[in-house]
Amino acid sequence: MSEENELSEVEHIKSASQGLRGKIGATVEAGSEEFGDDDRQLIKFHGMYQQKDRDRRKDEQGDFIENPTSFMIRGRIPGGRLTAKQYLVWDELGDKFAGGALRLTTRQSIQMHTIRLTDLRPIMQAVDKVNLSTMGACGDVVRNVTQALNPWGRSDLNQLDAVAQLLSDHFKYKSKAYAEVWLGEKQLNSEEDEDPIYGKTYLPRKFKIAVTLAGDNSVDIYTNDMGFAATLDKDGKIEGYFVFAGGGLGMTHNKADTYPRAADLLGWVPIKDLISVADAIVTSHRDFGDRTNRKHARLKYVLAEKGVEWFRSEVERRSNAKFDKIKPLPKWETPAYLGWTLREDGTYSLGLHTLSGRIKDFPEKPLKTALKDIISTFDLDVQVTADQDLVLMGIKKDDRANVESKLRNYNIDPASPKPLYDRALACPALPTCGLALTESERVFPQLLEGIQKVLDKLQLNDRAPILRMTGCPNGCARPYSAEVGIVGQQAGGKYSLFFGGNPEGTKVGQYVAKKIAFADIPGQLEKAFEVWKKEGKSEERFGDFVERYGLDKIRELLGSM
Ligand code: SRM
Ligand code: SF4
Repeated sequence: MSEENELSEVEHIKSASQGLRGKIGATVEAGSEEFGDDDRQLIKFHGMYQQKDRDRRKDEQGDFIENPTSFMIRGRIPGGRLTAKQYLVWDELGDKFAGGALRLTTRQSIQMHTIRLTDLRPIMQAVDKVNLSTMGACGDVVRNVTQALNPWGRSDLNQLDAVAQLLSDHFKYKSKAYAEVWLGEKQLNSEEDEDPIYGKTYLPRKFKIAVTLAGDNSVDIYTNDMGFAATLDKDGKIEGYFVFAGGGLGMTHNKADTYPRAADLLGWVPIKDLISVADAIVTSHRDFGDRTNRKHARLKYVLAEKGVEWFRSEVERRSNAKFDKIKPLPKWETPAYLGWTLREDGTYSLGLHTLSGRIKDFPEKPLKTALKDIISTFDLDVQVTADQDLVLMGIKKDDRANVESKLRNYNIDPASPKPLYDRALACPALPTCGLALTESERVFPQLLEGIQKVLDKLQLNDRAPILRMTGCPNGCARPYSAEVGIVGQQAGGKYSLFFGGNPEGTKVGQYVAKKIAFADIPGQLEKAFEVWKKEGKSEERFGDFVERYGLDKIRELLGSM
């Protein structure tokens, strides 16, 4: 085998791991502070990352000191749905072990940071007690399955609960390593849990699934490796699915062979084919994904390089299903969920905006305490959204005023400040993310303020673009499917700008400017917004305008490529 065809190191680590065990158990038993190199890869499959706080600190002599190792843990929470009891367990764990903070993620999950190794086991056990897990929340497996929001408690959308749960359970890996290490179950012979779907080396890379109703794109379906958009029969029951494959966002600056990609529609299949088609797509990734280069290992590259026609035939061959390629796909929308919504059962939902999904007690604004109080007092189910927000569900009519007055007493306005903020996302980046090139979440309020001023000046508030920011090109806050993507490019605070996504989330954008200093971003956007204001049609959204106007002309205007 030539050197460039050699398997990547992670492939060897998985293969030698004895069902994802490695030496994880021994390290936990020894009460160590960190895992060794190989196990650092394996713990991802258990739902955690080993991290360092990247803010540099000095000791009393003024010398830089090495920051201690800590862990980020991520939940497996299909569809982001949690009962009050389940939410309150995360809330309590956040206080006990994670510095009083939780973070809602862009895949409807919850993360906690700055955890010590010795605290991992009690966390896993507490999460397990309420029938949740962190198993497979990271690693080369099917991750948290996302699902359309249902603040209305609509029965058609409720059917997706079972679909997301089924897919999540079906693709949960079978190794008992997680139960043994974290939950204290009896040690098995690792040969006993050879995985029927994943085999010994799992997938070449992470795999993401979204589930929705056709026409409702609250999950950003085109950014997923695989997506199912259900259609309903005349009684409102699911009759089948439009199936999507090959979406994904990660890329590397200046490497043209890495790129964000919107998923392709393979066609429609009847409800009975759900699992066989899902298996066929996942196993096609397992068998054809590139295991030599992790930057080229996602399913999207298989579709891009072998072609959609080839991939569709391969899935049909493996599943024995036949795609209907003619059935028309309804137009996509992204329904609004913020604020009060009447539910089918007569109760209400409250969609609560949170900036970057960070839930903690901010100075003057004790958000975490407020949520704990309201969710426990009124015993509310919640749904985490793919836009890092929280929907509180099942509020009785008579309790509405009480919820509002509690929020007021905590100084919390449930609405976002302006339309720009409604769907704006930022990834965590520094100080926890080991891959961050620049700041993101921590500078996001300042950035939004600057851009808001531009929108106010140009009177474009009612058409504020969907704007997302990340601290590197991996795309965790989905900048490429936004109308404006701001992507960390270079240490020292240089960002690239991406335009071309649309409000319905059916496309991915492209570079329009590179190496822009943080302070210059609002000014650069102002140039583009001015042309939009002058030359855009009435009501035309920014994403649609730039497509019609032409990205080359925008590049020329910004002059930074
Ligand atoms: Fe992500 C890696 C955070 C959604 C693409 N992502 C990371 C890591 C674990 C950094 C690392 O590998 O060391 C980040 C942890 C930072 C921290 O300190 O918390 C991280 N990703 C996140 C979250 C928390 C961002 C957020 O603002 O909420 C999201 C957690 C979702 C979840 O609950 O599972 C998150 N990541 C995404 C998404 C969006 C999505 O899935 O809808 C993407 C783009 C879609 C995609 O996968 O293509 C995404 N994350 C990546 C990539 C690029 C993968 C690639 O194909 O190249 C990496 C880097 C990697 O895997 O090597 C990455
Ligand atoms: Fe980290 Fe980059 Fe993901 Fe942001 S986009 S969380 S910087 S990997």
